[in-house]
Amino acid sequence: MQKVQDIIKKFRVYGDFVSSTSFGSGHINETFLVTLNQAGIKVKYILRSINNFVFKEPILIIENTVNVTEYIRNKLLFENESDLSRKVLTLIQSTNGDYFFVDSENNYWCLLLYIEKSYSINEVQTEVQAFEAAKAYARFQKHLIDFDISECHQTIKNFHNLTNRIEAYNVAVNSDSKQRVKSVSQEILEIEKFSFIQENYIELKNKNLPLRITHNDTKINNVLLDSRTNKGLCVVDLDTIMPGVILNDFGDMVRSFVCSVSEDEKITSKVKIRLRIFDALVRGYLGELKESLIKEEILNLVTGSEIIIYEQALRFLTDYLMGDIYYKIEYENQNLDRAKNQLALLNSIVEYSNQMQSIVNNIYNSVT
Ligand code: GN1
Ligand code: MG
Repeated sequence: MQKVQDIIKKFRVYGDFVSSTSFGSGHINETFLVTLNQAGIKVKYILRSINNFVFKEPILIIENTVNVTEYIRNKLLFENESDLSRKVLTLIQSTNGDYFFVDSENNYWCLLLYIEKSYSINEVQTEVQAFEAAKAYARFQKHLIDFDISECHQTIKNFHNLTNRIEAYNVAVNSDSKQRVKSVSQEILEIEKFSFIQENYIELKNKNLPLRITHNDTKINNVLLDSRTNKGLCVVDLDTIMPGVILNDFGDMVRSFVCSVSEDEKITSKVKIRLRIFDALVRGYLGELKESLIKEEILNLVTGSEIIIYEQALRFLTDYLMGDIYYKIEYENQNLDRAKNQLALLNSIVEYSNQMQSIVNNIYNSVT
């Protein structure tokens, strides 16, 4: 990989390189926080290289990001909002006038403005945080509700196709290429126990819910909060924007908001749903988006959440069985621990699904 100092020169920014550090907690792409000295002021940027093992056509991601951010910026302008470069991501052009640079090893790089006076969190601690973050994701989707779907690329095929995810998992179990199957017998039983989720998925698929522009990685740490107001400020990590059903984004929010610990927590007894946080999430989300969705979407939000959490458990377990080729890990069994964590969360969600459904129904009937 070429040096960050050299890469940064390929973009239309002024000043001298001061420093760069690894940034964020993404599992796939490399992200750096780069500081430049511009006429005596230190200015920060976010530099990202796109993982081309995961994203086969990086250019499509860049096109999606440019189009979507421009669309949102115009909506914000129309709403007479100010401070736009803190409310939507801004990509910087390379010296060729593209919004990316390709290095000698065929890695694609993008440069973005760093958003000052903002922060992200890895776990939700308060109902206000859940409400504000959900509202920010809802607003993001509301701004894109009339975006032409045919203009949005499918950057990873079958990303949320549960049938495909199950197939990949079965291949990993049957081939057992790393001889890890014997150590996951308990988890295999758990995956079988939840096979009813696949039936729900097929049933939902047959309903042909509307395709919308979805973010596909609505984790709590992908929404920046404003340091002054603590309100949702900007949705980030736009690599996985694709056409999809809204349930996927709602499900990923539930996955990462409702539990007091992250997907990396090893002590699974700590992994359980907090209904009051779920309530705040639904209020924040539907308060902003209810009018833009159809009833069938809203009434299936809980089922959609179970599907996404099941999918994520399958993905982590599959990657563990395949020898950790997809998600970055910091220690040997991390993907197995993540799979156990997601299965614990799924157990808790399934246990409380009736209460969750009542919360959605009540809010659906009351939010104006
Ligand atoms: C990956 O790299 P990151 O953390 O933004 C993954 C998501 C998963 C997530 C689990 C392209 O996102 O789908 O939900 O890890 N992204 C891709 O934390 O596979
Ligand atoms: Mg992501």
